[in-house]
Amino acid sequence: MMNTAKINASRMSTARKTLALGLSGAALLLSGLVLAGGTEPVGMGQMPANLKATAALRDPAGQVRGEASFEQVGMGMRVTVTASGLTPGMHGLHVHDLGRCTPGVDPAVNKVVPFGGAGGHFDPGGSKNHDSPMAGNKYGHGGDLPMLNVGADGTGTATFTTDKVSLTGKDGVLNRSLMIHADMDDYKSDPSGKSGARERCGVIVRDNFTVRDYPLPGTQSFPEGVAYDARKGVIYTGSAANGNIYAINANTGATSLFSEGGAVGRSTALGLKVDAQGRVWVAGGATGAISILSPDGAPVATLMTPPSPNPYLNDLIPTPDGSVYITDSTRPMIWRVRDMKVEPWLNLGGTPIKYGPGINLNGIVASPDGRFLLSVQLNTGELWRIDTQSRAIRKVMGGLKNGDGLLLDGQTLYVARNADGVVSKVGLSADYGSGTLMMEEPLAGLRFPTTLAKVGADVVVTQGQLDKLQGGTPETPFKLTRFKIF
Ligand SMILES: [Cu+2]
Repeated sequence: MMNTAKINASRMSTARKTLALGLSGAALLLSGLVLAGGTEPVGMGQMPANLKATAALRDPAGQVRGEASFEQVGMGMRVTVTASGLTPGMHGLHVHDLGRCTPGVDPAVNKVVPFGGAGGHFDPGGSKNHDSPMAGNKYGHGGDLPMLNVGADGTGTATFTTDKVSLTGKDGVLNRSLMIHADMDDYKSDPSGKSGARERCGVIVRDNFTVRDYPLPGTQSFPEGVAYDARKGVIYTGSAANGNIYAINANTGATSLFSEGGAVGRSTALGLKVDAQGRVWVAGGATGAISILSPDGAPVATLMTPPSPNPYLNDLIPTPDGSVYITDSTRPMIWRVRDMKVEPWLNLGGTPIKYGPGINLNGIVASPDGRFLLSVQLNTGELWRIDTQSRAIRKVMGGLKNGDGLLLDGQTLYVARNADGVVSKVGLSADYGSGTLMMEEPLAGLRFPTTLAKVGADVVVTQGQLDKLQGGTPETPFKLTRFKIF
């Protein structure tokens, strides 16, 4: 490790893995490692300015004895770590999955240990394997970083640039933890390279960025939809796992159960919207139902779409004429409710919107006059404009894969891109017919953001964690997170 090497293992023009590291003055540069995880192209989106983060590294007694800084530099992330009070020699250094430096179970030893709350190594490629910092994320944890070399005085410094992890996107480390272990990392033994006890831990927090969380009760909240009623100052969110709808006071954060899930059509709650009368509309996913609740939470109606196979009512939008339009992610149909009756409004067969496997049309919004609907197709990343008068369909743009919920604010469209962990900002033309990707915001380390709503000059985003719905351990409490609009 004390010499300089350059290895080019690339056989693919698309390879972009690079890792450059300097440990105690030595430098090692590697390039051409094949990217593991299938990262989405960044496209024309810009990184937010000054995307930097810091972690204060504490010992198990809670004293700060080190720090780390993170800065996005081109396609890589520069990491600088210093820590003191450690034994001389090499120490394992990793990004752990969860943003918690509390005691908890360490899977490597299966008992409660200091900093066990940080969970295992961050594994965005789903490798389920510990490996070296040079391995692609498909083969080893993205969080497996170069070791910290501690000198005779007990102080260690490491500086390196890596693109195994990032500050944005699915490899994003914001709101996860940086960990220094007691022993050296063998770069191979699962799950943690036999690197021993957890000696320093810090949560990786974005610099100069204000966040407000609204924690939700229970361990199964999986919030999917969000809507804001400005007249009441109430944020509504619903559980994809059990259909509970919560009402959150946007000022105080006080949360109450607005409507308990479980009734017919309400075993799940996906897209949510508030209409002009303050009623809450809920898309019922695979139940094929649309539920309407009064402003005090009482059931008004449950409307069933026809019992054809595999319904998936995902999102809905009221328009000024009293209609409500509903997307179906599996059946190529846009449904409409008028006078409390649901009807098949637009059959998408033979139109430019081609349904394929997976989730198709998802989030839906409308222009303020109700003339145009905009809906994103999650599996293709296409954004569509649908004219409610002529029913003509026009492709606005592509490049929005994993696009889930939408927020339309004037001519700006915000797209929550769940598996990418970002919110994309799109500028739209006056007729909503074309769009440009302006920015991809990681905000503060969103966990599978499904949708967002505007609250005053802020946005509130669900951290749905729906990737953990069928297995895995979600971070609790579940939460919505509020940020200044960008
Ligand atoms: Cu570790």
